[in-house]
Amino acid sequence: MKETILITGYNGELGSKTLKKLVSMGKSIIALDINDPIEKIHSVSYIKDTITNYQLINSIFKDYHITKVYHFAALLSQTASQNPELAFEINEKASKNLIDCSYTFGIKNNCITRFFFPSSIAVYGPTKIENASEQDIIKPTTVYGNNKLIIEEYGSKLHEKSLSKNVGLDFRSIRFPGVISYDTVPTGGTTDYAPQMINNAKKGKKFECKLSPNTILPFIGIDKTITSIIDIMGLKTIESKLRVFNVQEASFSIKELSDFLLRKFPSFQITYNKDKNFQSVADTWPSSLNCEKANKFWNFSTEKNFEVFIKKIINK
Ligand code: AKB
Repeated sequence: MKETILITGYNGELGSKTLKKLVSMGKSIIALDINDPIEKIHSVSYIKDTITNYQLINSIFKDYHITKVYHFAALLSQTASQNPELAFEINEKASKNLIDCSYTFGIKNNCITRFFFPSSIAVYGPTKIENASEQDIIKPTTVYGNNKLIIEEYGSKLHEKSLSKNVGLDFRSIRFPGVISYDTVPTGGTTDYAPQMINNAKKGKKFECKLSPNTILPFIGIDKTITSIIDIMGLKTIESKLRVFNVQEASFSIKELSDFLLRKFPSFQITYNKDKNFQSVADTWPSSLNCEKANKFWNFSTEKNFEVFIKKIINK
């Protein structure tokens, strides 16, 4: 049976660009999303449904030889905090079912299903730390952060269980900071202010920021995001008990970003109207990440210089 990749949440910021990259690599893909494709690729098999349809998920694994899963379907932090029950259904229960199906398929077919899970800096907390490594104290304070940590741990446990028999699941995860694309503007996240601010500045529109100007968070550009996903999933093996890796390109304050944008786009205007639902979350997330493990396993390199990073994105 032809080796096939399953991508969930393919319409999202990470899913859509990962899908395009995998298509360009000649992969056979089943793409699942609750909405129709924004732009249809003829070689892709699209399914419009929810990942909570367990009968569908089980049938996909019954009908196809799924060798890799890229699981992007999720509610982001602010949406999850407003809909905790739905976040539990999607971010936890449906994710566990997908991991179980991947593991069981591997056992039944005497093979390993490679599984990518996009985790988040939301797993950190309750205090804001710098240069956070993967093992730093982790007590998330948000629904979303708890969802992500539970799936990190669930996937890592099944990965561990698969090692002894060398069949089942190969779980791989990246803890993403804020992601900045040059052509899409996310909603529902705490870190959305950065892409939203850049988008408004380029259009000469005002921006009202929900966080204080001295808030510092880590970010990564979409190109490096996709490269990291392809790289970690392309490794034959990752000889490590650690299955979740940090990446970032630059960390900076909102003031640093707004000052840069005001210089480059003089008609841009920014106001601040602190929202406690956003500030209370941002104050528990790390201001920067230690990416040494990602560098060790797939030569991930981080851009230290804020202006180099932001110019690369704005000039795209
Ligand atoms: C969010 O802000 O919720 C996401 C994230 C950092 O996981 N972008």
